[in-house]
Amino acid sequence: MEILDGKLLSIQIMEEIAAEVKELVASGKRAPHLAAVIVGDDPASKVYVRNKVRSCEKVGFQSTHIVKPSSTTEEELLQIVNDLNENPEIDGFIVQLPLPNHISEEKITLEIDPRKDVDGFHPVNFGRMAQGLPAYLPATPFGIMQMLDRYNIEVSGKECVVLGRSNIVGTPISILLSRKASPGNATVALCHSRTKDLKSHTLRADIIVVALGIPEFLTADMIKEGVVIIDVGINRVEDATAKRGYRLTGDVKYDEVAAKCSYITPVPGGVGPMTVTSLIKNTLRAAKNEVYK
Ligand code: L34
Repeated sequence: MEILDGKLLSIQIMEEIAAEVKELVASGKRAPHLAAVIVGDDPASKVYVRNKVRSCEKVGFQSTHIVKPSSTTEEELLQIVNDLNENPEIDGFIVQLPLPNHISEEKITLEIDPRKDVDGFHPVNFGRMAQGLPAYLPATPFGIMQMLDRYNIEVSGKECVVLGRSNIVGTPISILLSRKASPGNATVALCHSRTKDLKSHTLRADIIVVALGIPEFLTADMIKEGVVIIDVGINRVEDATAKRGYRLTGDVKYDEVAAKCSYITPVPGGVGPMTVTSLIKNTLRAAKNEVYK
């Protein structure tokens, strides 16, 4: 079994990006600039956004961190989005999800200018991705694809099973894995809560992506020997013996699954850091007008 070390790989990719930023700046351009908006005080979201802002600093980007209370109205947030859309100093921005219940995530996502939508959540980017046109790819699926690519994992012709059909991970990764591209060209089954006999799918899979948000859902009896496991879950599970009172666990029962598979992503240190790095990569693409000319 080999660990797919997202932390190490993200450091390597960040170094590549930092070198490009140096060149951009040396050629007289300003540094790429990402803005991140967070509303409310979800503790996990705070950690993720902090990681994003810190990553900007590491690669030499400018960053703007906009922190708003959970009492922020939908109208106020729409105004912030519009200001960012129109601000020529900002190359790309994100509004961290989840949002408080009184704000429609759909409305906010639709308001973001697709040219600045470095999360790749706007339907225009999603549609372009689905059709294989230039697009910002959503960060988590993009990170997974880069991981498969850099570890030289064969995807073409393989049987892939994706567990979970969210707009952010499950649905887009199923599209990317099956696209006519490299990596890609896999045969994909997108499984979910209504799937019958889930085990019959997972048992034949060569690659399994688990994005359910259910701690330790995937167990060793569900997989075949030598499968590649991508664990997208980061669940906080109460643990009185841990310093913070909780520990992080993925959607995979790690020890028993690791013993049986060929490659596996750890949690933490797997998909999470690749998500952050992919957002940084999208922001560089935005600054260079690579997606929208
Ligand atoms: N708008 N909302 C928007 N864009 C996104 O791309 C996200 N996502 C998901 C949640 N909401 C979003 C993230 O940023 C998940 N996500 C994310 C980002 C970073 C990490 C995990 C998820 C991460 O850094 N994970 C670390 C550990 C973090 C910890 O200590 O809690 C890891 O090693 O997995």
